[in-house]
Amino acid sequence: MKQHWKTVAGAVTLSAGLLIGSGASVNAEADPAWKLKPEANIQMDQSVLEQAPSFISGKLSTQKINSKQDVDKFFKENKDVFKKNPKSQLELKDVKTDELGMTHYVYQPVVHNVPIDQSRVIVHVDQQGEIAAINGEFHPDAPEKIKQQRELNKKEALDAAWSQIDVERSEADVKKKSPEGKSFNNLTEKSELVVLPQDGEYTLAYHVQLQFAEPTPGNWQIWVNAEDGSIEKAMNKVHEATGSGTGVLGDQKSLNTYYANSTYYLYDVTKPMSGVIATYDNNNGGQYSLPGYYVTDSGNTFYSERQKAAVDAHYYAGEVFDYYYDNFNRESYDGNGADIVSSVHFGSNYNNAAWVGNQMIYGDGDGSTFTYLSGADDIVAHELTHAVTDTTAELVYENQSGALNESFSDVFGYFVDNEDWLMGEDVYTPGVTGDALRSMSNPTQYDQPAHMDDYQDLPNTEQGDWGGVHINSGIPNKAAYYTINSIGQSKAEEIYYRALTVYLTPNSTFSDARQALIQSAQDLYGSTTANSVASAWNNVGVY
Ligand code: L5Q
Ligand code: ZN
Repeated sequence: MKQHWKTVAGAVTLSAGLLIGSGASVNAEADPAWKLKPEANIQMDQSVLEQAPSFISGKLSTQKINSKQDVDKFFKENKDVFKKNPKSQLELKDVKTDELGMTHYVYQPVVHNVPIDQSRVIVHVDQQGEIAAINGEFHPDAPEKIKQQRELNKKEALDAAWSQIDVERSEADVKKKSPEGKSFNNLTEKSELVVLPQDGEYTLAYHVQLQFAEPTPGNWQIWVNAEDGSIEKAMNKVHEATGSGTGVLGDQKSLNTYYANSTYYLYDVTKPMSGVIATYDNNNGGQYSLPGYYVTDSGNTFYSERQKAAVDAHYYAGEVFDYYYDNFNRESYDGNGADIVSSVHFGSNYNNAAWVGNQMIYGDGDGSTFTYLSGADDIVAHELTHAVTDTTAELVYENQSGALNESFSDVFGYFVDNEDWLMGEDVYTPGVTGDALRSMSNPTQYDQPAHMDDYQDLPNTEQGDWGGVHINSGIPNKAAYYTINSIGQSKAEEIYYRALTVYLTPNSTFSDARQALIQSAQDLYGSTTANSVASAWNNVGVY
């Protein structure tokens, strides 16, 4: 709400205003040198002229201020202006001196020793010892307006606050280990009795703060009525932020981060979905220590070597979210706003990345075959597309359906990173330029078949790549290459998405995929486009 300010010149005018309704009169004081000078600029919120001022500036008194006692004396001489007795109603919290030589006396307004929540009065004294300004919230009416009894204790207020949120205390109250092995508490709990000002009313309440990083970062601020335990106000102060980071290839990028507990997290709450994008460091732990530790930075600048893999996993997960949302209105991989979780530094020298059913994992590579695998946006799109497939067509990960599963991941990897027909080139063999893990335009370059004549019948074992899922995917990949070349990317995207989400089933074969794509093309664009899709599959010998 915009406030309307009125400037009132000088103490005399103001005092006249203050007399209205108060019944008190402004008497000449024993030592007028301490009094507000008439030329003081006094800012009043127009709607609360009967209240104490909120900002006073100018030369306020002829007396020099050198101590807290002097400020007290000043307040006392002007108590009809401030409607405050500084002895019982203002508690000195802090005295700060700044680079201009000014001293700032910071007060906490209190009522019967109970602080008024989130209120301050600050007296600013210049180098000459003169009060240059006073501002803040005096709350002169607070004492008369509290008619409450305190009945709850601190602990009861905490319990009431916990019952208000969807995280269990036992989930948050755990010990955590930092990657350096230091043990620390995941949970910080505070409960303080305060006077809560709300719309001119004053309530005795506990200001409860529940701060934790796990199971999801929370910075809950909850005010519990101290008399009846009801919730006056509750909010999760998630401070979303924009950080910056260095990616795997040394590029700078901005990042959606989150501020809580004095640190920044690779935790993106900005996407148009209920879920978040959270990025972790597995600390080379492996599958039994997933997801690992939140990736944090006290300065919101993720520039370290260790952070590079996380920066790209986080950034590209956001990019792939945007891709599915902007093109297909799909909210996250499940279409229902699921959290997108990634763990980097998975295992040791791990030359792979994967979707493991509920999250993505990225190895660091061994440094010669691969560098950090999250550094390639087509790999991130490939992995997240496995999650889309698992929640749509559910193509079984073996033999032809498995090769289709792989191929759809490569195809959407191409749609997200369409600069070339290569897969994983950004992180593959960092010492060698121009090569890649696979090529969609020329699968044979990387030992994949590009035609049904060369289909490889491999055993359905891990050794046999589950019937050659990463091998025979060359055939549908080449069909996709022909299709995109012939009808263009934007039609192809719609057709591939429709086939995956509408027509394909868990045991679909190459032949079924041909039919599903032709049917999708027919549905969306008619027979000419459908014929182009059919030709593409003819070219790879799939009918
Ligand atoms: C693969 C995913 C990627 N992994 N290709 C075996 O052959 C095997 C795995 C893969 F992110 F590394 F690309 O595509
Ligand atoms: Zn894959």
